[in-house]
Amino acid sequence: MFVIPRTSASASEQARRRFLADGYAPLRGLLSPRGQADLREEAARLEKVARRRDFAMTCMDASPRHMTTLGGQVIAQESRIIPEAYADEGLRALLSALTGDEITGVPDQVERHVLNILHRRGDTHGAHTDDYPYALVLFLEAPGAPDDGGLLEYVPRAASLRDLDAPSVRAVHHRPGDAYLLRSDTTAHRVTPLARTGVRRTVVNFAYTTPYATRRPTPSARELYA
Ligand SMILES: O=C(O)CCC(=O)C(=O)O
Ligand SMILES: [Fe+2]
Repeated sequence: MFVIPRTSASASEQARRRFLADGYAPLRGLLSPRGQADLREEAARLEKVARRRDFAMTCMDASPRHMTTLGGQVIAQESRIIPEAYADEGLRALLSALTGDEITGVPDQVERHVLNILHRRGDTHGAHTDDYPYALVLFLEAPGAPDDGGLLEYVPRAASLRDLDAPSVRAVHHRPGDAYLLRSDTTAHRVTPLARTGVRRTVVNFAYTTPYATRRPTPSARELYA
C-alpha cells in the first residue's frame, strides 16, 4: 500500500526539517498506485454506511461541519485494509523518523482512523485542532484546481483558532494520491468549502500519538464520528 523508504533513517531530511518548522509536511508518493486504487474502492464501499453531518462544533468556536463521515469504530468492523494500513510498521517507522517521536496508535477506536467526504457545494471541515499530536491524511479524491476549494488551511503553534483568519495563514492544494503529515494538536487547521457542485474531496485520516502524550480528549471526535 505504501512506498516506504528502505530504512526509516532515509526519511528525507528536508521533509523532517519542514515538519518540525512548519507542523506540516507533504508526503507525495507515499501511497502506491495499487494502494490508492484499493483505498478508493474501499472508501466508495464504506461511503454507503457513512453519515451526513451538518452542524456547528461548539467546542471548536462553533466552526462549521458540512460533510459525510465514518468513524473508526465502524471502519474497524467493516474494513480490513484500512486498519491494516493504520498498523503498518514501515509507515510508523517513517512517521517516527519524520517527527523524531516514538509513534503509537491511539487508544480511541473512534478517532484512530476516520473517513471524511466533502461532496456538495459548500461542504467544509471547519477550524479545529485534533486531540492527538499527529495526523496522516491520505487523499483518495480531491478537486482538480485550487479554485474549486477543499484547500487545507493551517497555522502552526496557533494561540487560537482565530489565527486561521490572519493573512499569514498557509493554504495548500492536494491532488488524489497525495498525503501529508500534520502536527495536528497544536496546528490550527480547516478545509475550505467546496466552491462548486460536482467536485469531491475524500480523505482517510490516521491519528497517532506518543507514549507520553498527556492531552485530554475533547468531545469533538464523538460529535463528528460517533
Ligand atoms: O481533510 C483534511 O485535510 C483534514 C482532516 C482533519 O483535519 C481531521 O480529520 O481532523
Ligand atoms: Fe484535524
